[in-house]
Amino acid sequence: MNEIFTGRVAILGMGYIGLPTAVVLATRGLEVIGVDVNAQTVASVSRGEVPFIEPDLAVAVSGAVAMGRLTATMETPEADAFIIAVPTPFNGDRTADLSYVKAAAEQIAPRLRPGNIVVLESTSPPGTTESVAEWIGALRPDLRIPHNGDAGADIFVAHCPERVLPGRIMIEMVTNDRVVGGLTRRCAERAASIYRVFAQGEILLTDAASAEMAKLVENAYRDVNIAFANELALITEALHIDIWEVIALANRHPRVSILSPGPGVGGHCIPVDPWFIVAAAPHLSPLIRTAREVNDRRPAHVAEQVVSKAQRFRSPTIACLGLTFKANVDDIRESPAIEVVDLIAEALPDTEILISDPFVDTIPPALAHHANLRLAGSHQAVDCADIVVLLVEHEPFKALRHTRLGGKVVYDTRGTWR
Ligand code: SAJ
Repeated sequence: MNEIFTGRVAILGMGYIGLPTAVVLATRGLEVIGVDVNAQTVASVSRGEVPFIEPDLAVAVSGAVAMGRLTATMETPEADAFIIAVPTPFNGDRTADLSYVKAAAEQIAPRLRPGNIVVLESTSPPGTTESVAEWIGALRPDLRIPHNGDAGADIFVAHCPERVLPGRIMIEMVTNDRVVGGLTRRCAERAASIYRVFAQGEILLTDAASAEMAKLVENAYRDVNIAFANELALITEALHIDIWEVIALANRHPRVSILSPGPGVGGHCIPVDPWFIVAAAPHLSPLIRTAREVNDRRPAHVAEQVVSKAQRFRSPTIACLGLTFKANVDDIRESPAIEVVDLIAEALPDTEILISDPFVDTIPPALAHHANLRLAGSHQAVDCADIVVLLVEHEPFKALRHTRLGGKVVYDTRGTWR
């Protein structure tokens, strides 16, 4: 009991989850091989470099590579354990696209030997871990795969959903509790031995479908709570009451903890994962679906408010501060701020719009077709603007209020300058 894994680990997917996981295992002495289909990613990890910004990750990667504990390759090697950390985006019909997970399982299958562990970390709909075992089993009839609770299998298959918060990945990777759901109890125990190498939080063993669902529920919970805040923002706006004051007061109740409204919910997790629950039980999930719809409507509402403020001017300049999907990260994927800027630029083609973000140094491709957009430093953008729209509460923007905002129309979608 409470065994701790020793051996070689292959991690498929060197992204926001796979690379930090590789590093924490490597820095605890394991031999880790990162596998990725992208040659540039493999080249940069091999040089000890990180292709994205995440606090404390770069120094850990360069150290692990320099020590020879972490290497990267495009070919899936033989290993004692395989961790799948590839994306699970959604299809046009909002069901999960499991093609990357299936491809990873099919790359692992020929390398498997009896006693190997396969862990799915990618956020997935209930039943996906079972499918991983089936995909492997179809290619390896010589191995006994743990279907349907069969206790005497050659390979141990489990789900251990990642739960780390971008911006705090290196801390949460180590301190968060981990949920490990096995296709059998033994699968869960074997997979847990890997996380015991570095996890300081508790490791909670369960079945695979419960682990899959728990992860989706965590993100749906956050989405519903943010949707509640966003709906309250609409109501208080109509009633001319300050939403930030209302939430601050309500949150002083010992059992109330409302999240913050904003220009929408972005990133590649929270706007996606609740749909996996809706797809699994469409007639039983009106609340989760509605929350998604409330949050998806936010960028359009924020853009409409800006356009209506602009109509008070003859020829205004608008500064939009923040382009990333949330504060203090460089990630612009699924960013509501970009959607807001896009809608404003579309609605006001003759208005000059200055965009500024300390983490973004070129105009994002989704905005490149607008002739009325220009990238600027935040001071320059604010100084030139009649209307200042705060879309992302990056740390450097917080200091602006004292010095530069006087006399401007300010629309602070994050409550930062209250
Ligand atoms: N947001 C608000 N109001 C809030 C909080 C967030 O509008 O009060 C917005 C953010 O600006 C952003 C979006 O929601 O656009 C999502 O940001 P986030 O910080 O809530 O979450 P993510 O996507 O960075 O990470 C989430 C986390 N899940 C939970 O906190 C339950 C993280 O722990 C997960 O590991 C991650 O999803 C994931 O990969 O699933």
